[in-house]
Amino acid sequence: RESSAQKFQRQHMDPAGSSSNSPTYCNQMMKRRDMTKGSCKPVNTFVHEPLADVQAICSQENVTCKNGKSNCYKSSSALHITDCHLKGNSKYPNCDYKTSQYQKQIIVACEGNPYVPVHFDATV
Ligand code: CPA
Repeated sequence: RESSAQKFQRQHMDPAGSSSNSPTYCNQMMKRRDMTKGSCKPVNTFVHEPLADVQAICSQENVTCKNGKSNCYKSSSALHITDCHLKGNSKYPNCDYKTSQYQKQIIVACEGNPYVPVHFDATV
């Protein structure tokens, strides 16, 4: 079955899609990456940077996670990301997202050995 690290990659990594300058990016990617099964995932961020650069965040600045746990880390630099937000009028199974591109620092939660990202906590 899928590990937490694999799930993070499926839900949050798109290194090649570096310029998702298409308004339909989120509608396509949220479906292709299985985040519109059973319900529409309300918010999801894709990161357009090499996997190694995102894994390296687990050794960058330690910060408190939104849930109060202490295993979150903030990227030292801004990364290319795409934010997918479910539109208010969207009705399952027609999950309709707003696609927004940013360069922002991100916060991820890390676990395991090797110590790798398992959850996307926030953008800053
Ligand atoms: P995901 O990364 O799959 O916040 C809810 C979801 O929304 C979350 O999903 C990320 C996403 N989101 C986003 N961009 C944003 C804001 C939200 O993409 N700007 O989470 C995976 C799993 O991680 C969940 O089952 C909950 C769990 N989790 C939460 N905090 C954790 C922690 N500190 N350590 C390990 N797992 C944690």
